Amino acid sequence: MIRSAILALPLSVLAGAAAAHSKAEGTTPADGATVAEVPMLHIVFDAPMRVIFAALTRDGAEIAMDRETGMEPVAEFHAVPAETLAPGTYRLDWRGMAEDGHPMQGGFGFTVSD
Ligand SMILES: [Cu+2]
Repeated sequence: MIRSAILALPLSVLAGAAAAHSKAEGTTPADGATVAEVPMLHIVFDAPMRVIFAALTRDGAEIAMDRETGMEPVAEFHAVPAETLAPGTYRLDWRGMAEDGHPMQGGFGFTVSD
């Protein structure tokens, strides 16, 4: 009884820390996906995120995209590639500020097929 209570404490502390800051829950395209076209790029967050930086790259070269999301905290980030994406392998990397003020970063990759 006492032993289980002691073991339970660190887990609840960890769960509280994990829930404290918002994080990315999903993206479009999905990470690792192969798609025919990319009309829009989405990042879905579990709680508002202020996306300070976002860059789309192909083989390390930046590809222009139009941000539809400003610097306000959002549950969903939207951007549109400035031109039709040629076949190849892409990454979208981002940095942001979570609701609790913690700096966060993430990224995902996808392939545009021929
Ligand atoms: Cu946090």
